[in-house]
Amino acid sequence: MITKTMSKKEVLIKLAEQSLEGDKFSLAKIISIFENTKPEYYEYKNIIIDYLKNKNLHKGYFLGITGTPGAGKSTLTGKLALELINKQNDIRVAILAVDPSSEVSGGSLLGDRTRVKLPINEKRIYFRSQASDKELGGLSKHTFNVCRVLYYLFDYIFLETVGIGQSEIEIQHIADHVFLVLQPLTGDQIQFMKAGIMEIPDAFIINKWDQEKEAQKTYYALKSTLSFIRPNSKEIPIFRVSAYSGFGINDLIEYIISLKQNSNDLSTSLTKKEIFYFEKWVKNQYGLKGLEILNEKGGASTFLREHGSFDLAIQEFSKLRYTFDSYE
Ligand SMILES: Nc1nc2c(ncn2[C@@H]2O[C@H](COP(=O)(O)OP(=O)(O)O)[C@@H](O)[C@H]2O)c(=O)[nH]1
Ligand SMILES: [Mg+2]
Repeated sequence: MITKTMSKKEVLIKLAEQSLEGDKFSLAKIISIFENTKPEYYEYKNIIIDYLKNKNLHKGYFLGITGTPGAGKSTLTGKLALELINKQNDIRVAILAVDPSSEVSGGSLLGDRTRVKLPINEKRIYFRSQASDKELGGLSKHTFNVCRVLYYLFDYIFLETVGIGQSEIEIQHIADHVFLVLQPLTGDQIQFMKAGIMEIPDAFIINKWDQEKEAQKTYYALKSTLSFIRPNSKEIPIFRVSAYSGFGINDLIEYIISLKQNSNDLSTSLTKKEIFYFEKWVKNQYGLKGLEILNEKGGASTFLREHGSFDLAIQEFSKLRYTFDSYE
């Protein structure tokens, strides 16, 4: 229980503790904290991460699920999350769906939320949707910050993004493995898919295999497109599934489980992402001048290591900005 007499630190730790137990209210609170960019929040984030890191209960594996709207990403992701917890009792799965910002309302579309039918009392699955940013190619500027904390709270994290252009390119910086989901369409349409998009996925999924005739055509069209665009594509898996009938789901689940099992150092992978996003943050906040100063300090990797954590590094770098004038 959180009470009025508790200190801020006690409250934050309580929220983290309850999140580890799967409490959805606390999880939502924690995520809002990680979406908040106000300076004082870096300290809060640091307290939460510090606590969770020491608990050392989960190490999240990030799966990017991308593809054109309507391909069945949300339906499929919900299905995969359920199958994962059925197969492995002691794991926890998060789904972060990045919705396209609605231009009319400025808010996040809620359609996807309803598509994933997840048991409401299931503590091992957590679903959250986030509005996307146009400039950031589908992902939100908060996505990585939220992922940083999800890493310590879940074993598998699905990131559903809308595959229209930049988002696949951005997603590869956060996801450990990127799937592109296709639905049955004519071969011609696949030829039209931008080469840039086809180059990024680590694996492809053709969903709606219950529409087998069209799905088969898509499969062969995809194979031939890949043989042009990615000549070494023999090794790129193509999964044929139906989120409706369950066809092919088991193979895909086995594959996902083996991906996590075979990635021996997830914390190194997180550190790499932190380096990438710290540098990006510096560039967004302070431009080339900022990057210059960061380099003088030994670069992002050194700066993060010397300050002990992502949030403390951001706090320290923010202080440096007062000295920026002297560099002019
Ligand atoms: N026939 C068929 N329809 C599917 C399947 N999976 C999803 N759908 C339908 O495809 C539509 C789009 O699904 P949705 O999950 O919202 O796609 P998203 O936009 O990629 O997230 C919905 O009407 C789903 O019910 C499937 O395996 N087979
Ligand atoms: Mg969706």
